[in-house]
Amino acid sequence: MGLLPIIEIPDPILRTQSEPVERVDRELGRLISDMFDTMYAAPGIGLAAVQVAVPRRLLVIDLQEPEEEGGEAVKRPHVFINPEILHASDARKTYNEGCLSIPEQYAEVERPDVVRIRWTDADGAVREGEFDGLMSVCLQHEIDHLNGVLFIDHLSRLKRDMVVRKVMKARREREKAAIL
Ligand code: GNR
Ligand code: NI
Repeated sequence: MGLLPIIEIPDPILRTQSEPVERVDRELGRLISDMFDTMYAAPGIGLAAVQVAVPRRLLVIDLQEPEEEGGEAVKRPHVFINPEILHASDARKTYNEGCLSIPEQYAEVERPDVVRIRWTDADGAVREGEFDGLMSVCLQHEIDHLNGVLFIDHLSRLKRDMVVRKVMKARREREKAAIL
């Protein structure tokens, strides 16, 4: 179990272009395992390596949709290494997005409904697949991270500035409360 600190705006690392993963080896396996621990603890449904200050083209996802039976959510971990969007549908959909690097802020973001992705899996095999629904939203959100893009970049300037100000204000108030 390895929890990694999640970086938040306005950390400039979030704006860097992540570099391709060169080798799928034991060291990468350890990072992937720590990223899942960090994502489940947050909790979140996705995490890009750059959010733990490792600017490599790697992301993990577990939508953890509640099971029919009730009780514990079944874990369905997905690893995407060097993911590429091969095709995005003309049809769009909006989803109320949040981001662990932009704490407690949510906004409606419009994106392509369906995407076709090519990636390398945790065993080093190249795979391809088509994704819709929340998986499509989350994949696009995480691939944006690999390119230094945040969900707020899809909003109007006014809405983006409002979200950034709210995050900064909440942090100032948290720090003030910690001193008192
Ligand atoms: O946990 C997360 N939830 C979420 C909700 C709607 C759209 C995207 C996401 S991803 C986010 C975790 C995160 O910040 N990943 O980069
Ligand atoms: Ni995010």
